[in-house]
Amino acid sequence: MKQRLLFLGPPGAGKGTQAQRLAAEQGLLHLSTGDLLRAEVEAGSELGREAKAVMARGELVSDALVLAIVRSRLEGQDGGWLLDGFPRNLAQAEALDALLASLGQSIELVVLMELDDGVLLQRLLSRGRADDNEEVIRHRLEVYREQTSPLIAHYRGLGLLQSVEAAGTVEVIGERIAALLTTQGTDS
Ligand code: B4P
Repeated sequence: MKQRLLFLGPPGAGKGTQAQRLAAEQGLLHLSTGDLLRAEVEAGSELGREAKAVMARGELVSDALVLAIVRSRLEGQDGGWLLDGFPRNLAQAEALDALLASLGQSIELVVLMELDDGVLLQRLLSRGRADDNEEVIRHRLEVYREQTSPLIAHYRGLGLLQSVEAAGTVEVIGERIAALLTTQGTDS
């Protein structure tokens, strides 16, 4: 059973929803950089103050800041983990590779959640978080296309990527993802 996982996909694809379920079922550490940043904003920490305006615009928080958060959580973690929403660009992916090498760990599977823009927009508009208005969502989708989607080729090249159709009920999508944890092979 694969235990070191990374969830990739556009905003609103359901990464957080599925990551939370799977991590609870499998006893994995769930590390959502979005949730961790929102917690810092809520706490009013210096880091949170720095992140708040960037998140409200739908842009990416600085790599150094996000990396410091992830490093502090992964150090000393012997069991399985699920990274949700990180890495978000190639620089973060390279920093993650270096961090994992220093910890003697490696990614076993990257799950790419795929969904049409129209459905993404509807899901996020009905969620209504502070950064879920139409203009900001469209900008987040652009940021995803420009900065995050190059990770698809990166992880496919490493033979780690599997894609999942992210339309359907939470349960059905969860079953599609669970099936990948025990299968060999990747997308070509
Ligand atoms: P995130 O918190 O990662 O959020 P997201 O991509 O918008 O959503 P996700 O795909 O997890 O969807 P969810 O399950 O919530 O990022 C927010 C911001 O944080 C970024 O814009 C950025 O500023 C910052 N950030 C985060 N990580 C960063 C990093 N590494 N570097 C720099 N900046 C970073 O689902 C969405 C909605 O759909 C929910 O309402 C859910 O209930 C619903 N839903 C889920 N599955 C469904 C289904 N099957 N059917 C119907 N509805 C469904």
